[in-house]
Amino acid sequence: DPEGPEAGGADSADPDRLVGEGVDRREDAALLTGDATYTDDIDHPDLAYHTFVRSEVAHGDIERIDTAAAESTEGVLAVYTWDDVAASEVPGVLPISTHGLDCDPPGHPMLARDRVRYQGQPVAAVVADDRYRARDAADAVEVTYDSRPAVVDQREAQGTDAPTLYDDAPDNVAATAELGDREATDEAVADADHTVELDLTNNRLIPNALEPRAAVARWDAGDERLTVELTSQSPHGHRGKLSTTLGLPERDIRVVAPSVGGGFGHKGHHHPGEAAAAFAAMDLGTPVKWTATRSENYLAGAHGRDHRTTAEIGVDDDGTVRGLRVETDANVGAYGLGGSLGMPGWYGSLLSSQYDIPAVHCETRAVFTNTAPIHSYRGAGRPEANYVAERLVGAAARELGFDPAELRRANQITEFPHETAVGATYDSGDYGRGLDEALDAADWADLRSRPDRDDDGRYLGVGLACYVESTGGGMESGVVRAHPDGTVTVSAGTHSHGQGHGTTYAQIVADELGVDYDAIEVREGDSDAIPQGTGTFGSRSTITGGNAVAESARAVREKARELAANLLDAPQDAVEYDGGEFSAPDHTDDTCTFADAAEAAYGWGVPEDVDPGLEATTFFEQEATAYTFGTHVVAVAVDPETGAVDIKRYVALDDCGERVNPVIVEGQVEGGVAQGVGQARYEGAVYADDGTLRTDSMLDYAVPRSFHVPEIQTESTVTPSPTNDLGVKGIGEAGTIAAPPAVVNAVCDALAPLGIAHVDMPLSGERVRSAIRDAEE
Ligand code: MCN
Repeated sequence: DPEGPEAGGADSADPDRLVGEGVDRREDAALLTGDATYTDDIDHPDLAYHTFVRSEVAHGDIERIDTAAAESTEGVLAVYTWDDVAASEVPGVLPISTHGLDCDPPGHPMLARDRVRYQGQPVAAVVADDRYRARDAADAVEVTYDSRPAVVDQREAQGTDAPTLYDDAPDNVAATAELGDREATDEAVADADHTVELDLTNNRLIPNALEPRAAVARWDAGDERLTVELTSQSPHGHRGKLSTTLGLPERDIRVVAPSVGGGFGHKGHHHPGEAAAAFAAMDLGTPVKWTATRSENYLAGAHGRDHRTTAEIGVDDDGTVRGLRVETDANVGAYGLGGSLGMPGWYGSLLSSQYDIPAVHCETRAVFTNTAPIHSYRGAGRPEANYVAERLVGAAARELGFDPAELRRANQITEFPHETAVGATYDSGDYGRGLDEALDAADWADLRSRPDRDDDGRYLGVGLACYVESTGGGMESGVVRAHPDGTVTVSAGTHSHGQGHGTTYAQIVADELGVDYDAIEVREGDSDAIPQGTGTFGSRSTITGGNAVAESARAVREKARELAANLLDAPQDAVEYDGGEFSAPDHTDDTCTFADAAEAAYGWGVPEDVDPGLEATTFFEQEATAYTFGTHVVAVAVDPETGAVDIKRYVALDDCGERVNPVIVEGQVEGGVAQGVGQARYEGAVYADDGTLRTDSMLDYAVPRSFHVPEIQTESTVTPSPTNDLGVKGIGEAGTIAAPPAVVNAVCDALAPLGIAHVDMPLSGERVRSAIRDAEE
């Protein structure tokens, strides 16, 4: 829009405000026309190409690596194995975050030391002057293994006869975590009039960002500094991790993240690729690029979810939920940890969903297996938790004969703040209203009064899921810098990879600073140019980065007022500011603009008692978590002949507090629901018993296509969060949290006449059809 956005449209309570407006995303033109630069687009003189030799076996000891043929291949600059790393000063072991768990996980060696623990683990690396020569040479590296038995299932891995991945963890249990009161929960469940138990699998997912992982590393021998251009959700986070892996001070590493083609969590993870490319660049003194292929992304990119859970809910005759007991085995793969356990704070603490459950207990075990490392995938622990709570409430409603909406309503939390039995303090909400409005939007009464089957003989079902999502967390930096001409650069330590921060941060700053939206530019993604940051994950950017830039903008506005007072020769408290113009009507008819004040800030005329310059930096620390919530309603038809599930209706009601940009919020919900429907219906990594990944390409791993995604009706309520000045909560993961249980609840409702209580995700035609066949036998 060459005219720029208009303030005060239908969504805004204040006609002068841009926050609340569905401003068009300013980043889209470059993304859609191919003008954006992604990491693999970056070129440098003498750029060399890096590729890995990956393990073909899932578990085994390395007997021999023969690099001779590869080394003599034309164009090859170097072939590395662990011996080369060991001979250098580089530690070469990627740190693994534990997120407060009491354990000491082994790091992930950049190249396997003497043993491999998952198929696809990097064993050797080749650098050549051309990406195809590098690949050919990698194929010429010969590796022989003494294979060991593998284990891929986290429950089997705990058996006494299971192979062990690490001597320190003979039962393969990496860590355990407990939340809630075990005794009180056992008692509450035992005392309840009814108990309902489910065994649930939360299927393992593989993130499928359009842009695979990639890095370009350069070593400046003169400055002794490393620059890594990297597709990253967290440039400063990656700088810190690279510092540990490479043994370089953070001061000497610059991480630059250009446009990022999707992340979904796995680009916050530290992969061997960026570290190995940096190692080669430092060794060879030439820039080195590493770009994963799609298949490598499947094999060895960090995976997500993979929980096996047994859970039991105790409910009284009148529908009061008395207690919830949960036991979860979380697969962490061969090396992953913190992200995979869903971080006890994220997974366990959301098990109460929207309900006032007096006793909840959760025990989680993180288990090593011979599979790719598991980290976090959009939602990271929260979809897993909500799936448990909402499937159990759904199953209890069916078994006890309640309308599922009524059972939920009877137990919903109504007063805030509310501390749950698993220690989460919900900040604000109106769960009843959210439920009511979602039901109204979906014509719930009509959906419930449908016949069991449609005219084609398909079973009809309706399901819903409420949810609560913990959003935000930690510290974030936000800088607002006014230039002498009155234009403004805003920067933050977050890094947009599809979320549209360039638009929403500019909306926030335009309002706070009272300057034109088009005068504001937003920059993220350069660890040298931006003070320490945390990054974009956990639906945290708007709360932390948004409030950081808002606070800095307020400080800059007040400083500009001081400068304007001097220009207008009026006392500061007499200076008014409106529409980018300062005036002091009781003192002078003169006015000056924000740009005049900015010019004065850097000129000769800075008053003695005012510091020169016009910029502010805020390190915003979110002290309390903001809890987004909502209700999603789904109607399905299930074909008993094919098992095909047709989603006929999808209504998503979400409340993320004040919405900076309602159109972006809707887009975030729709993207999340698409991924949630993907988990519920199509996606699932499958490993053979020997640890071979069967779903290692898009032919085998079913990512939903646009025609698989139902039309999504988005609705909202707005309950501001008291945890921050903007009143915002996050929205980036809501859809992935609500959709899976909503879809599965609907399918189980459809199949209830057949006596089917539960079908595991993904609800493929084959799986649903088998459940129907089994029920009919
Ligand atoms: N927003 C808003 N009002 C609110 C909340 C959010 O207008 N009350 C806007 C924000 O300003 C921002 C967007 O919605 O432009 C998302 O904001 P937020 O909820 O703060 O989440 P983050 O920006 O921190 O994004 C992280 C989240 C996560 S964790 C994953 S994973 C994810 C996601 O966002 N991966 C994505 N959305 C994605 N979208 C795309 N296109 N690609 C990904 O990889």
